[in-house]
Amino acid sequence: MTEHFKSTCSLCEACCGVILEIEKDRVLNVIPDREDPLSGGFVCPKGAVIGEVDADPDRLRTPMLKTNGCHRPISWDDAFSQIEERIVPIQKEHGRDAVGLYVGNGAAHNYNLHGNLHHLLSNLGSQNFYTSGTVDQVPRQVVSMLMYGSELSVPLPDLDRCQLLWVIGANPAESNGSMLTTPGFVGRANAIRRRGGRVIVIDPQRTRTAQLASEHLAIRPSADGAFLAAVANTLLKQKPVENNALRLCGDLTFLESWLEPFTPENVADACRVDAETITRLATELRETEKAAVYGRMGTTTQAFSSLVVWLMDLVNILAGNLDVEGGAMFATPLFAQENSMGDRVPSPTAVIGKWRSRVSGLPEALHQLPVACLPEEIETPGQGQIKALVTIAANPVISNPDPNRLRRALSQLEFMVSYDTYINETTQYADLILPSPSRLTQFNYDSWFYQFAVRNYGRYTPAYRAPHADEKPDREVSLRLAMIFAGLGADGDIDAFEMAALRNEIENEIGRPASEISGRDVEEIFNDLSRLPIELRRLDFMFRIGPFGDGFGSKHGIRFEDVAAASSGLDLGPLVPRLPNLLRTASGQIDIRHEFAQEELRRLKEWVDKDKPRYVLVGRRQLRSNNSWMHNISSLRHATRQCTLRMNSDDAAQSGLKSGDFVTVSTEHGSIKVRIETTESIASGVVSLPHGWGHETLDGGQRVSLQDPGVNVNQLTGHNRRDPLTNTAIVNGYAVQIATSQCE
Ligand SMILES: Nc1nc2c(c(=O)[nH]1)N[C@H]1C(S)=C(S)[C@@H](COP(=O)(O)OP(=O)(O)OC[C@H]3O[C@@H](n4cnc5c(=O)[nH]c(N)nc54)[C@H](O)[C@@H]3O)O[C@H]1N2
Ligand SMILES: Nc1nc2c(c(=O)[nH]1)N[C@H]1C(S)=C(S)[C@@H](COP(=O)(O)OP(=O)(O)OC[C@H]3O[C@@H](n4cnc5c(=O)[nH]c(N)nc54)[C@H](O)[C@@H]3O)O[C@H]1N2
Ligand code: SF4
Ligand SMILES: [Mo]
Repeated sequence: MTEHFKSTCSLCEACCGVILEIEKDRVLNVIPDREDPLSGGFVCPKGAVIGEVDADPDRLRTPMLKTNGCHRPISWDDAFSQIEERIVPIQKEHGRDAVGLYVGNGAAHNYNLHGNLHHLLSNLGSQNFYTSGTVDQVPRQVVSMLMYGSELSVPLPDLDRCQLLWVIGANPAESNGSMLTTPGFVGRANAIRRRGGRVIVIDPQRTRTAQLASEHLAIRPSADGAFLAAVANTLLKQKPVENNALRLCGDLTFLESWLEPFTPENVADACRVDAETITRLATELRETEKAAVYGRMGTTTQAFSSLVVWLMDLVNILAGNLDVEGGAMFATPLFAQENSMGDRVPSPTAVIGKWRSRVSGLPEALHQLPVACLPEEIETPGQGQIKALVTIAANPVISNPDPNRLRRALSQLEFMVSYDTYINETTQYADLILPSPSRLTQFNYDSWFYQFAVRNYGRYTPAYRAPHADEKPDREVSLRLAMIFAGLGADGDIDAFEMAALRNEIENEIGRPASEISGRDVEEIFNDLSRLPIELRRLDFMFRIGPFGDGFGSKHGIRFEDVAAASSGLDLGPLVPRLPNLLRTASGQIDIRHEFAQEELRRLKEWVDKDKPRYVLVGRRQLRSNNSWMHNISSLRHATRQCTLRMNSDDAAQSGLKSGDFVTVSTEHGSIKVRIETTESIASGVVSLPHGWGHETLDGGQRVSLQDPGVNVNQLTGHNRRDPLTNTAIVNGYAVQIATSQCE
């Protein structure tokens, strides 16, 4: 019998509502859920193959132990015993920091992983915590922390109401949006134009997003800082638009001298955008009532990442667009967020450098060390050296700079556990791999991504079926790992463990004067939550202390049941202004003045005046790919998903090159041979490669991926190029040399 089951795709940040057609536990078909108030019936080609991902014969189904160099299935009980036997002695002998944890992108899409991460972290007690965020969005979040007092206060364009949208270094038509949960971006962007508005794309590539824009500026890579500084300077001279956000910034006269070197005329050549265009666009941004500047990977993994983010927010403020309808707004997620729980109290955690890495002394940011530290922390002997590593839903061997060094480092670990749905280029180094179960077996709630959604919205997806005997729910695996880290053994009572932690959280919340439930009785709250199965209680707690919650009866509002009952998603309306209540800075204001920005503006000035390299490399997302995975799904193979080096047609012709020829691309870090694809859609002097490829080192495990391995772009990148403030890797705007290559 065929059943129809409402679910959420969760393969990317768009979180599209889907209806799965299921027969005998197999997903036969994926139907877009037209009743979903956010996605409204949109799905992309990846969402269409949820069934193939679930049924992939290469997906791991049992724990795998490496013996004599080969991974072989073992039982869950044996797997947990192994972990305990290996990890605990390392902790005892070498200390807590000797066990490292790396969490990758896959975890953010799975509530049962990221919703339990706090247990893992607090019980591991190691400074060696890493995530892919430092090859990704960390500059965005650190700047939010500095300016607004919370890393989660990320402005996003109010897409459905804006009349002017700038997209800088992002390609949501292909990526489906990032730090911007917006299913069906193309439809939403076309609607801006239909209502008489404009979309401006600022990107060295004429991407799919640029193709639908009203205007495309093929900016030089890394020049966004100069461009935005000139825009900010122009806006400053035109007089900033008076509004709530501007008033919360206090005195901004210091900006005059900071921005003075960056006139449109002075930066035009370096940006490859003429001065009149810069002035015209700045003026348009100021004069359009509903306008927003948005940026993504091309802004946070480039030469001036944190500065560029700071400038984007500054431009939004000066043009009168921050926190206004149709402008750059902050979401109000259903799930409680530090910036939405009660009154404005400065966040004690809003600093970076709470600790420093052992070897290079790099500062922590957002409770994690930059990935640049990982190989050296494994390789360098001494107290605190990483001897054991746990990776979760990650593939740093592909996604981090300098993969060969990381490979060497991983092979010298005393013990490595990976938690992943596949044997990939990283997990193949693990002594033990633990699989996640089929997504059909567990509930999901994309609490991470709804923090950046274009509407205040949440969609709860229940489990479709119970796990089979050999499938362990992610909740159980996460809690067992946490208990092992805590020294409580692999077979302890996970329910009691989780409830003790929840009780602690309730106590803390009750103790916060600003909380909705300040001073209430712990038992009363705890008992109220007990009406639900254990695994749902924290979700309920977070909804109820959140901005729409019922505060456990203290006001009219939602509880878990209300979210669950809205089977196509609960829509609580468009974004609403949140200033000043969102602020968690010590000053209670928006803090614009930061030394890092002044220093970076000085460095930027030098960059503007410097000679520019002949070729620079940028990245590109591919619609039918998902970072380093989903390459094993054969129906996603496609002409547009080739791992080719895109090169400007004129540049290629000048070197006597044509599509299909091989070239060698080199940097100081390495060189790769790759086929080129010539195109008019990329600026002269810029070449692009997608990331996530380079499966030739896979030792089996993914049969389809191996047929079409591509090359790993990160063989060209190194850990020495980082954003100075956050130490986030720079993977865009690398100077490269290109030489013709004879053969494959
Ligand atoms: N289909 C698909 N979707 C995905 C992913 C995927 O792999 N495939 N990955 C997901 C993940 S983890 C993320 S983080 C998001 C990323 O989502 P996006 O950031 O929207 O996607 P990218 O293609 O990385 O876009 C970066 C753009 O920046 C441009 N760029 C590079 N350097 C510069 C520069 O210096 N200045 C300017 N102005 N532009 C520059 C590049 O040309 C590119 O077009 O996508 C997510 N969605
Ligand atoms: N040069 C260059 N490098 C980059 C980028 C770039 O643009 N250019 N982009 C960077 C960015 S933005 C990111 S986010 C990273 C991504 O890189 P990583 O964070 O290392 O992760 P992915 O490549 O997305 O691989 C995710 C893994 O999680 C597994 N997985 C998926 N779902 C689940 C699940 O439910 N449970 C478990 N246990 N495992 C699961 C998948 O099978 C896959 O092996 O790469 C970064 N690296
Ligand atoms: S856009 Fe993302 S969430 Fe939506 S169907 Fe595609 S992969 Fe799934
Ligand atoms: Mo990412």
